[in-house]
Order: sequence, then structure tokens, then C-alpha cells
Amino acid sequence: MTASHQNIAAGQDLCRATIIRRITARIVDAPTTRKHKLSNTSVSHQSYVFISVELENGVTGFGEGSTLGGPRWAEESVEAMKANIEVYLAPALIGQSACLTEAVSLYMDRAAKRNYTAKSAIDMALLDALGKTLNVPAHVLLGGAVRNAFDAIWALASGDAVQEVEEALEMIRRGWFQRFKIKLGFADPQTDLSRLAALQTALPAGTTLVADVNQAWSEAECTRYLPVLRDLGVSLIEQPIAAGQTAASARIAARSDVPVMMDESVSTLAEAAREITAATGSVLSLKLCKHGGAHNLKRVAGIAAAQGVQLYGGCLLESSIGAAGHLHAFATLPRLEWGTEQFGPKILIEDLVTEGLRYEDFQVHLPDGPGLGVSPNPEVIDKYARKD
Ligand code: MUC
Ligand code: MG
Repeated sequence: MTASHQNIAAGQDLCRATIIRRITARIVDAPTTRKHKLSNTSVSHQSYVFISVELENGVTGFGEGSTLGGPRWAEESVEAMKANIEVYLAPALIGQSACLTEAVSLYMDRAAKRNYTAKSAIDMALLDALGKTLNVPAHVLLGGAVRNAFDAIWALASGDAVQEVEEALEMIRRGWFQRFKIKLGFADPQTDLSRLAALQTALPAGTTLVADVNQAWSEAECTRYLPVLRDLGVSLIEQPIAAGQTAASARIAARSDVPVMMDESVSTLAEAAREITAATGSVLSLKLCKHGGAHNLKRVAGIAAAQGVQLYGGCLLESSIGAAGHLHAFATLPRLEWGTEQFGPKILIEDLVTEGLRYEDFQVHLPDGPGLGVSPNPEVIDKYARKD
């Protein structure tokens, strides 16, 4: 047998060994340390769809899909995800080989339109299972890491200025986070801006501050208040107006002295191309749940990078399972100018893994070990799993 025949045979063996035998989805409602408020929702627990995928070789991979307050931040809810996984996505994948990742993603697209969070949760579990099969970290399957630590960003979202200042100072004291994102848009702009002013006064000069309006303002409000955000030292303004208001968004971005970041407005590759061509922002927030998995996240990142748009590692309050999934994908991006949030594990009363991600020197660290490099804690998951 020639070397190339041996390679083909090894490939065929791997494909057989990684045939998908079973996919299960459970809803987990994990309590948070405090209320987390956004313009369109408020949560005191974080709901996930927790995925287990069993392969023919006996390896099990784990993944997680996150939402915020039901189908409010985006259109998917954990209840809808679980149903669509059980009825459409899982049956389309049983008997297919997990190592043929492009084919797997085509089968999922044929079985269900959009459903990006559900698809990303399965994709994450498959990456975990493949990595464990090959005894390599998941990032190796995505091109390999070019960084293994990321500047970490914490989100302040209780709506109580005094509590937010205390929380920010505590994060600095612990050495976990020194960059902050403040959620705006759930109160009137004046109230929001007074929270921001309190924070700006309390934090060390030059602290990176991101303001996320989660689509709450009109163009007129942006015209009036974005200059105030600039004067209060905000470094980045995230999704100030509704996704899809492309022309207004482009006008806002052109007028703003502070970079505008696209978040809810960019999920698909087509949306990335459209919004970037229209110049609705100069920074893009990447999230597995928006793009439908790690490969598509990298494609969206490529579209952005090709036009000089800077990249930001977003999150949706994932536990260390989903956060690790993000870090493996983000680790392979040639550029990630703004670092990453991935603060979810620290906002949960109990993380869903046996050993959580490491936060040190204001950075979150890429876990090593095969697959995602984190192990779900079955006791915690059983404790918070929704009982039907
Ligand atoms: C978002 O819109 O960025 C991430 C952090 C946070 O506080 O909300 C989420 C979603
Ligand atoms: Mg956002």
C-alpha cells in the first residue's frame, strides 16, 4: 500500500469511528449571581440547551446553546431549540460521520432554516467529540491557535449605578476583568447616562468602556446621545439601533467619533457582506450562536477582516462549556482586536463544569486538553436541568 492509500484508509477508518450514534438535548436553567438587564429582557437565570453527542467509537462530546430571556435577544428559545434538535436536526445527522464537518453542516441546513444557536450547539459537541477522538484540542481542528489568552470584558447590567461601580471595582481587585461593557437602553437615555457617568468617575482613567444599546435607540436619539457617550469616555458603541435599519445605521456610524460595533445586525454571511458594504459599523461582534457554529464564525470573520473591520469576541452568557467553544474558535483568528467577553462562567452561581475557565491577569485563558478542554459536571447539570 502506498502512503497516499494508507492516508485514504486512515481517513475512512476515522469516518467510520466517528459516525454519530445519538444526540440528546436537555434544557438547563442556571441561576445568575444578580439580575442581568438588557433593553428587551432581564434574566435572573441563564437558560441553555445542553447537547451530548455519542459517536460509534464510544466517545461523547458536549456542547451548549445559549439564549437570553427566551426568544427576545434573538428568535430562538431553548424550548424551540430542543424541539427542532430532536425532531429535525438530530435525525438528519444520525448515521453520518462527524469528521465530515462541511457535510454535517449541509445536512443541518437542509433539515432546518436558520436555527443558528441550535446548530452551533451541535457543532460544538461534534468538535468536542472529534477532538477527543483524535486527542487534540478543538482549536487544532479549526486551523490551530494563534493566541491562548484574551483580554477579558465584563458586562455591567443591574441598572443600579452604585452596585455596578462596586461590581466593576471588585472585578479589578480580583484580577479578572479591567474592561467593561455597560448595558443601556432599558431606561430612558438620561438615566442610563447617569449610570455611565458614575462608572466613568469611579474607574481608572483610560479604562476601556463599551456601551451596548441592544437596538433600543432611534437615529434621532443616537444623534443626540452618541456624542455624550464619547464625552463620557466610551471606547466602542454596540448596536445602537435596530438590526436591519441599514441606511440609518450607516449614517450613525459615519457621524460617530467613537467606533460603532455591529452585533444583532450580523448573523449570516450575507448580512455580514451587506452591513459591511453599507459601512454600518467598523467593528463586528462574533458569536457562535449568531453564525451557526465555528466554521461559519470564521467565514464571517474573514468577510469582516477583508474590509478592515475589527473583530470583537462576543458572548451570550455561556457557561464554561460554551465559553470554551468560543475561545477555541477565537484563538484561530489572525486578528481579534477587542479581546473577548466570555464572562458567563463568572456570572453563574454554579458553573456547569468540574473546573471552570481560568481568569488571571485580566485575561481569560484557552483551556488545553482534548476537545473543548472542559468537562461538564453531571451533578450541577442534573440539579438545574428542567424537569418536564
Ligand atoms: C449582547 O447583546 O451582546 C452579551 C453580553 C451581555 O450582557 O449581553 C449579551 C448579548
Ligand atoms: Mg450586544
